[in-house]
Amino acid sequence: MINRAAMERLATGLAYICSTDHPTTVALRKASESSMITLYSYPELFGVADNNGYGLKVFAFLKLTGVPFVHEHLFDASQAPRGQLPYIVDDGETIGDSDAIIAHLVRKYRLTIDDGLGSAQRDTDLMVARVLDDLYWVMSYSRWKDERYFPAFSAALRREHPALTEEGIRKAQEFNFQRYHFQGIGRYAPEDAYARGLADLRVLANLIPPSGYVHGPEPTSIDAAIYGFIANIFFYEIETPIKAFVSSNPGLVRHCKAIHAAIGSA
Ligand SMILES: N[C@@H](CCC(=O)N[C@@H](CS)C(=O)NCC(=O)O)C(=O)O
Repeated sequence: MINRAAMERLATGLAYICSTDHPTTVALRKASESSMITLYSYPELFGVADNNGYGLKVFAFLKLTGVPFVHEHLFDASQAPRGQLPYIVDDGETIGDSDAIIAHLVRKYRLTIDDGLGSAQRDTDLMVARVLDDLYWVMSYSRWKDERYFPAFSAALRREHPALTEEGIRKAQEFNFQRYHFQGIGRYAPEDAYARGLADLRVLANLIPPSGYVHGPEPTSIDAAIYGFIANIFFYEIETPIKAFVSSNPGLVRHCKAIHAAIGSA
């Protein structure tokens, strides 16, 4: 049997040694991507499969729906559509953006996970996804920008991914400072940034019922999305204000642990 994941790793190695457009690199990559789904996303941290909420959302969705895939971890997003992770390559087709990926998978593989949802529930899902977009910035800010928590975050990155250098992490931090500035969150004092994140978390906590999932007894795609972001706060051994909120909310904790177990990460 062809080991496509090994081929992909070989292609990645060859891209460094030769180049990304070397014929052998291209051939290996093409072969590795044929007739299968590869999810490209950031590496794991603190026991979660991707240290970024968007990638973890797609990972959880694939696991919940049982669609087979190979997971390739990247730190460099430059090859991704729009230069952002996650993306998938499905039978040679490249798709970026977590929502576009999920829509593609539902369509192509006739996935029924959201079949029971009415239009009001689908509208709620869109609004929740936008709340998660807001929470993303606060979560990211807490890791890279808040001087109280950056040392623990960078130490965890270096401990779990020894190939990362101090210099590489410093460059990523500078890059993130620019992103935060232009997005706007970088101009917030920490307490004001966390006020946004806590407001987002309160809405999510109110949405999750005492048992089951957002839309009933079985998880739907929005549960994968919420897990992507909440797991990236809850499982981190970094005591930020947003982590304190999640940890003290039994509903969020129950939901997060339930999805974590359902996708086999527990
Ligand atoms: N709308 C996208 C957002 C993805 C996203 O924000 N990815 C960030 C996570 S840090 C990224 O890859 N940023 C790299 C960059 O901007 O260079 C999705 O849903 O997938």
